[in-house]
Amino acid sequence: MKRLEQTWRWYGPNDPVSLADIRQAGATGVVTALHQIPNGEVWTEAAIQERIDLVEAAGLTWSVVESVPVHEDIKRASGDYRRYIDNYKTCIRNLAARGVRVVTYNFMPVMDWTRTELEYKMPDGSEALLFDKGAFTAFDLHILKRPGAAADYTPAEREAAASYFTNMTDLAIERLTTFVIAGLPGGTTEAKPTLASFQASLDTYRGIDAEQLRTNLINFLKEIAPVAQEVGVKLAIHPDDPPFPLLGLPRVLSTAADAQHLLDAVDLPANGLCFCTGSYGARPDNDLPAMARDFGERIHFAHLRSTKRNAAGDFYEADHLAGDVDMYAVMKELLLAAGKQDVSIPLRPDHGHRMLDDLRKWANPGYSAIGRLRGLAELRGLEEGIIRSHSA
Ligand code: DNO
Repeated sequence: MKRLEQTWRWYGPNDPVSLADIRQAGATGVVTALHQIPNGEVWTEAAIQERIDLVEAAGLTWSVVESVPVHEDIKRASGDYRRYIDNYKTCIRNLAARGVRVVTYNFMPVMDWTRTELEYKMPDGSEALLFDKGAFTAFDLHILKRPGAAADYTPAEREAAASYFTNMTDLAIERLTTFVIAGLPGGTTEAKPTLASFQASLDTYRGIDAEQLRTNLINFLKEIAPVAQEVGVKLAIHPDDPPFPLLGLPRVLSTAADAQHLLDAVDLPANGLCFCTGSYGARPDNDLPAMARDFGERIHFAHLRSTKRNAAGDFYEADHLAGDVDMYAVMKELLLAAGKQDVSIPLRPDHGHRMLDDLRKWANPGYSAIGRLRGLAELRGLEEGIIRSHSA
């Protein structure tokens, strides 16, 4: 059986988890981005090469870009979007010229991934990331006070949010606000917003519903996928995280049907998915092993982690082999997909609990070393077991 390529996300030279750490974790590939370049601007070949040199000096390979961020003008198909699409094409060409051949991106308006608590205590003392719908609703209705927000919630949800808010201290309000509006480290380098500027960003999506956003995404892909195909780059779109609409913003990549629609709309092998089991897995109606099987030939990158949901739709990030995702079945399908593609599809242990020594250190939320080390080790063992028993 073909193995998967074990990779690890690195936020660049300022990441407290170093390239040497990554090598000791047993990854061979690095997932990184030129976060210092403003969204929408071209990544020059020289800047790309500089990053390659850093990674290779540590005995590793730059396998995946995560992300080349998509400018908001492209998502809205407004303003300078033609220029930004041209720049995106140039980035793809420049990456290909330097041998970096998988590009991750997302098409979530305004916010990348969103959580309401970054230090959710697990029974074993480690800390996980949490999305609590009640907290998020309290933010929307009582902190942001988004105009028209009440109509997006049921009376029961509004009541729960009101009582949640009543019990919040000033500090809790400040923390929740920072988590939501300043966002978590992803692809963006934009200035940190205030509540007012955040609301202004939301307002720029007035009149853009899911159908319109989907059209904008497909039009973008119709432009960039042929370029990627020509130069041998694989595009891997990251799903919505969490996989449902937030703050009245449209979401277009939350379900298997969404993914299928996108793959069919621009039917080129280069147009593929980042199969993030944690994001898709936060919805009970996404059957992850079936998705891995059905989309196998178009999965260009895998983020492996698991969430644990409750009936209300809250979820926390569980250990990689725990939670609601059947990781064994997903891994098996990914190995079969790698065989069909004849490619070692890159995987990375996505997020991890903050644990052991990391509880005393700062790291990007979700991206401390030891929790991911545990995740990668477990995933690697799972892969080994499947491969051995398959060929026994
Ligand atoms: C979070 C990440 C996301 C992801 C982007 C891809 O941990 O999975 O920030 O990198 O959405 O564009």
